[in-house]
Amino acid sequence: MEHKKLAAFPSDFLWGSASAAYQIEGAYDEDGKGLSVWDNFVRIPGKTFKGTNGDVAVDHYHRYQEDVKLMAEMGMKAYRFSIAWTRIFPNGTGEVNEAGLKFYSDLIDDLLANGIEPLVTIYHWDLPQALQDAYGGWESRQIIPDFVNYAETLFKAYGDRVKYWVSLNEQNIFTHMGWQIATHPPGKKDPKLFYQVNHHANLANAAVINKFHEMGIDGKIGPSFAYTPQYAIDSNPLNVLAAENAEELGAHFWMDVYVYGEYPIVALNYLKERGLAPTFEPGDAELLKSAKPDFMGLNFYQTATNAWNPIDGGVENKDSYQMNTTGKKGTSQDSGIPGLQKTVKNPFVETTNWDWTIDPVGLRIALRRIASRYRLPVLITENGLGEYDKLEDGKVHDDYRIDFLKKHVLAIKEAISDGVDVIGYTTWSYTDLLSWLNGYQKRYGFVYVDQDETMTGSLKRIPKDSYYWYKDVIASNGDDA
Ligand code: BGP
Repeated sequence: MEHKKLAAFPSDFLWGSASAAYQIEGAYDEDGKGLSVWDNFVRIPGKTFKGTNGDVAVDHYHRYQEDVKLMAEMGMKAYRFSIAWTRIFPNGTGEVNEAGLKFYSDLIDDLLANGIEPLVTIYHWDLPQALQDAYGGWESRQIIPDFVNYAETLFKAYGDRVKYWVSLNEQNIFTHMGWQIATHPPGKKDPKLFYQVNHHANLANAAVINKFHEMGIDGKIGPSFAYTPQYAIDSNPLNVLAAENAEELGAHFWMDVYVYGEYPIVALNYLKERGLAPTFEPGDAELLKSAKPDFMGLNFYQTATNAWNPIDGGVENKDSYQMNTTGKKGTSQDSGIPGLQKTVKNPFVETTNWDWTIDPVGLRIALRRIASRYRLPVLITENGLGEYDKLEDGKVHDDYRIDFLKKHVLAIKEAISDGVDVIGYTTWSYTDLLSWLNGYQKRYGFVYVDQDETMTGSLKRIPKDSYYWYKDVIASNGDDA
């Protein structure tokens, strides 16, 4: 639909930016913090780009006040960050670490004092190693009470001040990379376990959402899903079917469970046929059905395009395709599952140096699909451009990032005009930070940080051109994008 006149952004729209604990904090073993699975995984040779880790990251733990000050100067309305479980419970459960609780309490107070709404992600992948060692972490149902206990501790400590909570960040990504392609901890390739792990995460997510609602906290909670809308390469019905398969197994498989408490029909049937369906215990179906998120968190980076992939002799590499973690354009490999789909290049969209498609219309499509299938407000919890940035005479002229974000802001405005209830937009990311597998050279921030693969940078903060552009966007409530 083309609009002659676009709707305005709501007056309380949450303009902001995002981060995650492991990617920014550093201080990995300070003030009583326990080790997470990421603290250990990064030390396995060959796992991360040039062996980079988050031991220091961009030292946000010691510099959070400086970071918040820059947010305030930018006029930021919201800041999404995650809490490191291991700072609160060094062993995942048991004794609370007061110093950890205090760190986030001070951060929240500082944000609020500067008129910035804190958006808290409860889990952004840094599982306590102690829980992985004790029972395999997400591989066991024991994670459910431990996750609820941890979340309840946060609700009690910060529920009076935090109004927006993200339960799990990108369950689809951390489980895919952890148990299908072995590129995240615990580094396994086990198709059956992958679906069981997801079932536990679904139950834990539902239990935490219920706990939040039972506690009567004045706020909203929902998961953040990494949604890649799926396209067909053309109108050949088989290619359209391939795109539907990708959407069913790559999106409905998670979001249907979050909202309806049920696995989608075709996906579950597919898993049953192959002996991969998760094992349900008594009460599981009821628990999943009883929880309802208040919003859908959307992490949107790109779209994917599909073609038919025959069951005999098709592309078969879902557990071992080549990802581009070097920033050398064109080094990623398409992937596929015989009988379902394979990904192919989309001739209509450009790509980044890390081979991610750039598709702002895809964001509008994502917002509309979520709104009409799930009838929930959407909080865009991540969207951004990872690129090389150059510091020249103390400045970073990231006009390519401005161009990227500008087009995505327009797409949001169009989706709002289409009738989608969008609560806010927290871009990825606020400062430059550690990209899990791509080191420090893949930068996303509004604020440049002098840090690189040597991990010995001065950590100086320098606002980029995009920082000043976003400041104007916020001041005009999206009119001057
Ligand atoms: C999302 C994660 C973020 C962030 C982002 C960018 O999947 O939630 O933590 O890393 O992607 O991805 P990357 O760092 O791989 O470029």
